[in-house]
Amino acid sequence: MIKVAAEPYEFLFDGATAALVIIDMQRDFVYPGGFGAALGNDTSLLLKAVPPTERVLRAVRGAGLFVVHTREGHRPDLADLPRAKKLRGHLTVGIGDPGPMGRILVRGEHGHDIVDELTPLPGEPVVDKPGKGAFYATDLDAILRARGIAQLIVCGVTTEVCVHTTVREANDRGYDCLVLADCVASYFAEFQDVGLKMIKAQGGIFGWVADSSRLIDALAAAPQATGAVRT
Ligand code: C5J
Repeated sequence: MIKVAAEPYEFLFDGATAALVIIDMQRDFVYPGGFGAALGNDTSLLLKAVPPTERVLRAVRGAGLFVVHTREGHRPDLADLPRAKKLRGHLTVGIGDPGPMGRILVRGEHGHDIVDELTPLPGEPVVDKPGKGAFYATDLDAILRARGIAQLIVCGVTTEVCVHTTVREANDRGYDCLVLADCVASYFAEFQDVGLKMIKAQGGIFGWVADSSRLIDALAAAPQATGAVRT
């Protein structure tokens, strides 16, 4: 078992049955000049999570753990876009409209895809999700169960929206989730803070929280994490 110093207590996992899940690290949310920025958000708060996530991705790939990426978005014909989601916020430029990086949150568009720093490798499933939770209307659960995955290490954006929704969904499905505090991010500093507190409260009601360095240290101390080390 690999031991990570975490809160509210040590997180133990087996590299063969744990996966790294990177939530919605998409250009439109993270990069300056995208949809998130067009909504008036400070994207630098999200961009800050990319370098630690890159380091985690490198360490996890090196240890041979399974990696899954998710993207929030919709079909080009928007047939899977609920009316309520399209109308919410009374946005002048919203989902499906032309945006600075292509049609906003539409699959196949430049802004919808994952940031360059975290490009998925062949063999790392990319799960396209129409909602906030990565389990809703996707095959994520089937993908994880087919590999015998029981524990998730979670990075991504935004902390209080898609990360939280996914962790709550995972928790109800019986997965243990370790959320890496510096690899998740919110446009709102107070939501980042309270979002992390909510996960680890009440004995870890939704899961565990640790800084990425704790995970990287733990993997370094157990180099043969899965026996499937990639070069
Ligand atoms: C949002 C997400 N915030 N990935 N999406 O709309 O958190």
